[in-house]
Amino acid sequence: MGRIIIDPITRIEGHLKVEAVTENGVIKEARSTGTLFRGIEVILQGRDPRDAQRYVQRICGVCPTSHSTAATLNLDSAFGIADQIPENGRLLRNLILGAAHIADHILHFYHLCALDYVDVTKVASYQGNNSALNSVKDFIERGELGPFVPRYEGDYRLSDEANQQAVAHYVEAFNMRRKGQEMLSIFGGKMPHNCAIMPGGVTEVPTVDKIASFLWRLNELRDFIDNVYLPDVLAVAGAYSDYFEVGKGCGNLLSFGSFDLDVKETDLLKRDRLLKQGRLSADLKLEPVDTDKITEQVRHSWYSESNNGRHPSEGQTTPEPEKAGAYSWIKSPRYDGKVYEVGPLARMAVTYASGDPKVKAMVDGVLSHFNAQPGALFSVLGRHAARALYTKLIADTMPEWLLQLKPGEPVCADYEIPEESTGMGLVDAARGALGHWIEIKEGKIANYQCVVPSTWNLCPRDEQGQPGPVEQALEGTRIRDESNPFEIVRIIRSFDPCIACAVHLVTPKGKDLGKFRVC
Ligand code: NFE
Ligand code: MG
Repeated sequence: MGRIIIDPITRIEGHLKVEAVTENGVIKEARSTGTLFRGIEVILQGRDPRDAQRYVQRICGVCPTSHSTAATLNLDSAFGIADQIPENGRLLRNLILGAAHIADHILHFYHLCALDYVDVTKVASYQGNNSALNSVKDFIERGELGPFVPRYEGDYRLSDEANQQAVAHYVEAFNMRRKGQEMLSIFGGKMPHNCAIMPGGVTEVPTVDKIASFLWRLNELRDFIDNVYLPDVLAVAGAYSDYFEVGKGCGNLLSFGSFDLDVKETDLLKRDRLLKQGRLSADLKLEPVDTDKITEQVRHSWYSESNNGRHPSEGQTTPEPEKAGAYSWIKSPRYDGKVYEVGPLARMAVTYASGDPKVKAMVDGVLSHFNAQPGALFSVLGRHAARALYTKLIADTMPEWLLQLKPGEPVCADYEIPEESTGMGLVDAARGALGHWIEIKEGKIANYQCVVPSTWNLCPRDEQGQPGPVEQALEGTRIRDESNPFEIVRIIRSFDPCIACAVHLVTPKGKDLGKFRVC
């Protein structure tokens, strides 16, 4: 029996600890612990409902745009105006959210994840004129290696040339992220925390100048996605193809869909969206989503048992940091009592299963490139490939939306704030299915609950003892060297965790965190 504790897991967003018990080098039991309390839901109580869009964005610096979208869809439904959003408003919301997702996925692959597969230190021997590589080499020579080390030493397999090229792309990707954020800011006002997405539509108006300024950045990003990002993901997948067999997870996938193609349908689960809504299991049979079947369990989370098993519309956030048997600030969302993974893999697989020809061609292309079956998608590499293909899909669709904008036409519908109402906002955030629920009483927020993608993926066990998706993905994994468990961080990072989003102060006072290791 061995015990591996990694705390904190670096190169993710937020504060995550993972503990794994091994037997004969294989993980028998894994525990995922969110070590941070959030509490935005508590802060929102008693406020003007329109504050929700502003406040929820402060949950996270990475995905505020997704939270503003979910909050706004939530308010649209509570205000009874979901089907009144003008076309310009719908299109601009899609363009702002799409820009955020492109920047976010490029960030994830290059700056959070690639270093598990690419050895930056090899650049020390570089002899050439590439300025990006020479600046990295300067850092290495000065011994300034953060954020590249400390690290677990991976089994780096790329050739020296491919490795150097990947490091040059790591540097170029900073520029690309900036372009994505600029694009977002053209219509969103600023990043982080856009101020344009609002109930009824958006506050920003399209002009020919803004459309042109957005489009040239988008064209550069599309070029980067096609000629750098996708080839790099394929190169990593080629060199590490055994990771199509590693990190399978729970086998159930859930998507709320994203990017409204019209707003006539007020039920967001039936609305025509670019990425489709649905659930899938390993047999890839598409099933509908019924949000009545979603509950959040807290048996192993530091919340009062009175919060347990509630539907999010009646959810409560009552911290209980000394609770016996609990080991995380993350709650455990369940669908019909079952564990579900969310994220780019889920939404691409659901859209694939819905028969979408574009997505089918993209996914089949990658599967045949690796001579793989759809089952291989349930893996570390399946998640990276799905994220890259999704990035391409939205970037390739955005020019159509841009060209449909009509300068001079309305961007926002009028509304009144009801005294009493309820609402629900569902969207696939970059990291997966995101749901916001609101209850309004006397014109103020009586209750607000967010069930967030990383809550689904990084949750602890539930009352039946079923481990969460990341826990399941870790269990059964062979660890070659328990003092250097790089397999664990590769699996965890494939989910792109965001613990700031997932949790609801700090580690409870006096709790022994055991061994610390920075990886
Ligand atoms: Ni903070 Fe988030 C996204 C949301 S949580 S990153 O995307 O919602 O996983
Ligand atoms: Mg919550």
